[in-house]
Amino acid sequence: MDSVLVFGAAGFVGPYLIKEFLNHDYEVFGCDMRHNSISQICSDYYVCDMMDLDLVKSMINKVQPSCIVNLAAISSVGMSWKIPQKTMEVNVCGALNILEAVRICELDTKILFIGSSEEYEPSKEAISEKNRLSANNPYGISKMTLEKFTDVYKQRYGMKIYHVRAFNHTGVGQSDNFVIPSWCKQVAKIHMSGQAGIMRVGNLDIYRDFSNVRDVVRAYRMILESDDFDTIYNVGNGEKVALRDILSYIISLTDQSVKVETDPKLFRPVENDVIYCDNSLIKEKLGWEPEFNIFDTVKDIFDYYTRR
Ligand code: A2R
Repeated sequence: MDSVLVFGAAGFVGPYLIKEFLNHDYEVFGCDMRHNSISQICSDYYVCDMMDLDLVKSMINKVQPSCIVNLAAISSVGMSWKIPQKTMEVNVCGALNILEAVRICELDTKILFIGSSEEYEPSKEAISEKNRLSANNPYGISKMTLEKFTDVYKQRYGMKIYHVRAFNHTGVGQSDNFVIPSWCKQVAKIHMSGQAGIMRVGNLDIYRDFSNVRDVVRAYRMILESDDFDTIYNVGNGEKVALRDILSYIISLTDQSVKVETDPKLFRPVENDVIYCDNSLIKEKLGWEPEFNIFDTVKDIFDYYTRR
């Protein structure tokens, strides 16, 4: 039986990824800095700071997984502006600890790292894998640097490393530091209060390509099973949606009146106004197709907050 060790298992994507692998008959091990109820369905779960190379080494050596997926990261552009040093530390040096541990232990483990659409130079058109990489925020720079390291480790040590460039994804469980859960939570609160309410929002003239996290973790599994370490895939729905339209949709889910106020403090220092994915490569080579519609996903998140 193939086994997978998931770093960052207690984050947003972790539980979805773990279920995806369990549903495909993998033995799954999890690890994170903190506990999570997902540990109950893992064969074993380790509380471990990935910045500690000795710990990472001994855990990887003990599990000897056939695959590793690294989800552990400082995972938002907004946060990366607040803590740029830590973003580089975790996203690059933490990932290097995994690479070094696998190398030093002389394992044949396949390793998947998660890059980002934020690695690309901004473009108004759909972004394909051939577009130039030229990040303009600390998060994107950390993922570009990580990708460069994966290249070098493949060349120098012949390691089995995959890097994927994921576009925005969301779903129930994502932190409300991210735009869709934040808006769903605010409107759900107004809805449950039974009274009119006010929302403060940032720039609405932004277009993004949002996928359902379930489609994304399926892509990650398919990439890991492809045995093609040389292809870097984009993962994204392939459709741009205006944040303004997402907000209107969320507001349409309540009968209460919602007043929207724009707050310049919520604007990011540098914001790429359009980011969306040309996903033809992964569709063509791996037969991956997105199955979920973003508006249904938004409704799931809204329903989650009204149930709480
Ligand atoms: O920062 P925390 O306490 O939320 O823990 C996060 C964990 N993490 C770490 N685990 C071990 N050692 C560390 N030094 C360390 N630093 C952070 O990684 C959290 O539980 C997890 C990341 O989860 P999220 O922030 O929810 O990210 P998400 O959305 O699951 O994204 C997964 C991957 C990342 O590479 C993103 O950059 C990419 O997908 O979009």
